[in-house]
Amino acid sequence: MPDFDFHVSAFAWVPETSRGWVKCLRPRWAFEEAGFAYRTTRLGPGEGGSDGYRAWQPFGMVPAYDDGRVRLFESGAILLRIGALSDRLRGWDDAEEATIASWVFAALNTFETHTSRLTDGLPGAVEAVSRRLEALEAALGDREWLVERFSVADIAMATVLREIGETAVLRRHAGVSAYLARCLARPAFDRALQAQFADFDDSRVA
Ligand SMILES: N[C@@H](CCC(=O)N[C@@H](CS)C(=O)NCC(=O)O)C(=O)O
Repeated sequence: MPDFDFHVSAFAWVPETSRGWVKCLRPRWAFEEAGFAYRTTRLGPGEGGSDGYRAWQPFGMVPAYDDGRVRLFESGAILLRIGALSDRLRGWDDAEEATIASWVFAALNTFETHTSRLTDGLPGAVEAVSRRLEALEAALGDREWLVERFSVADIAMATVLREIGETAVLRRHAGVSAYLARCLARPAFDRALQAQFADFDDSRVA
């Protein structure tokens, strides 16, 4: 693989309760799975709103991504880019790559729009999430991962499901619960999590 200079944005500081949950976890996990070294640009208070950062991430959010050739924002697009560059994460062929993309969108659109409503306690969210979990359980069947082998689709789905990991609605779906546990047991997930924790700098509190 040609040399890439992998680089993502992260926050320099967030409160304890948000640590481990910032969405730069998604690219960090993909980098760890792929075995790609990367560096982070840590945004201090107010830096997300700067014109310079908004030229990279128009909404001032984290993560944004740069590999020296391509600059991207949105964690789903970033996952697809890292996945496409990695022999370990790429689909076997075009058909599998397309299926991976479908599952990344399913995680971040079909699921996350409703799982975030669930964590906000909004009406109807439990039913909507439950229907989706049932469908996911059926689609997974006996497979370990969403496609034949672990891919960025699993990173997208597991990071979304993890947000509702402690809820009764998830626990009622044993197959999905086991799938989530399988994803989170991967050493690369733990390395990504530790890397996010290690990047916070308490001397930069607002
Ligand atoms: N859809 C975006 C969402 C990113 C996002 O929600 N980032 C949060 C951190 S986890 C953020 O930057 N929040 C600060 C803000 O909203 O200004 C993605 O998946 O990349």
